[in-house]
Amino acid sequence: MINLASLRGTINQVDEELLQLVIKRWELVKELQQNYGISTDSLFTKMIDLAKKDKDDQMTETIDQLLREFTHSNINVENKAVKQQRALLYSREYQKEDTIVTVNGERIGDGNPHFIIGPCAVESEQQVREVAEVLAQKGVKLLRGGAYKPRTSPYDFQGLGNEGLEILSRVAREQNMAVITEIMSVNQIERALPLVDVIQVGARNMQNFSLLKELGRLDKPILLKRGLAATIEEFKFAAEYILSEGNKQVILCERGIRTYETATRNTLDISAVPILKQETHLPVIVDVTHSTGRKDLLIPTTKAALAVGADGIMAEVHPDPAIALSDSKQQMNLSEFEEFHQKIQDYLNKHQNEVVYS
Ligand SMILES: [Mn+2]
Repeated sequence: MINLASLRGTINQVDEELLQLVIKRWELVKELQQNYGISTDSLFTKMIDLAKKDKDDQMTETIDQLLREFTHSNINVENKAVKQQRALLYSREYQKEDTIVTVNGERIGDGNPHFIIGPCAVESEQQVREVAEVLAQKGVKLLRGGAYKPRTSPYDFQGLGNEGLEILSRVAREQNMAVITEIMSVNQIERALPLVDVIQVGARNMQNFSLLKELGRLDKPILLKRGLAATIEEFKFAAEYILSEGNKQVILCERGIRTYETATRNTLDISAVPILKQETHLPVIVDVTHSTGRKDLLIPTTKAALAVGADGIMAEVHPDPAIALSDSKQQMNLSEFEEFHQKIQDYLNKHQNEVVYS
């Protein structure tokens, strides 16, 4: 009969060898991950299957447990390696200081509030000019307007297209304003490029990855709207698509998300603003018109957005909203805009020395 002490000694020795082998294997897997970015292949699984052959249940279970442990340590090594390799370009880990996107002298992201205002859609030169004149008088530098309109129904007004872009650009130059307009597809880029100062990616296109990549290759500011059912994580990754192609001039726009609430057109996710400011270095603006769909909420939501650290506000103004070809219920008329402007200026003057976020 084998001596108890010697049996224990042998088991200890085997344990020690096993431990050394596990450590050695872990080092090798790590090397494989770091140099080739791949996991171990199925050879190990096959070996385990062989080892389990003709073994009793208890032994098979032990072997399975071991396999799980090994695979688990593979995954850990992999995750760690990916994290170490790259901080995402939108992240504060990648860039600590705020990105400032300069458009027409406006430094969006510099800590001051900026205003992007204009009609929902370009309908005529006269319509755009009437709005732009009032905006310019109030010192608004960024004129929005839709030339290509992504409408829910294909039978709704689809925008004036290139003609709309030309009108927008002509009027904006006249009034010393910059143009922000939506581009819906890759084939519109070339035509739009000389006429547009900021290209907007609409909510419905937030995950149009081929469009995002193409815009990432331009030297032109991009205003990226959050998708109507996109998480903050998905929104950030959409920005990453643009950044990863080299274009660093990305402005994020919270425009409300779809929830069960029907009192507003969408639900303004106000907490997205400080989250995006914390987790990214990109400027964040809030579209108060589309997030609420209600004129009576534009002033309070603008105040709220600026209070939580938004770099700017987007809103729609139309000379005669009742006859507007799109979003007629939610656009301000010119006198409503003047009131809006005055109330927001008063609010800003009152709170100008407050630090809104840290
Ligand atoms: Mn609109």
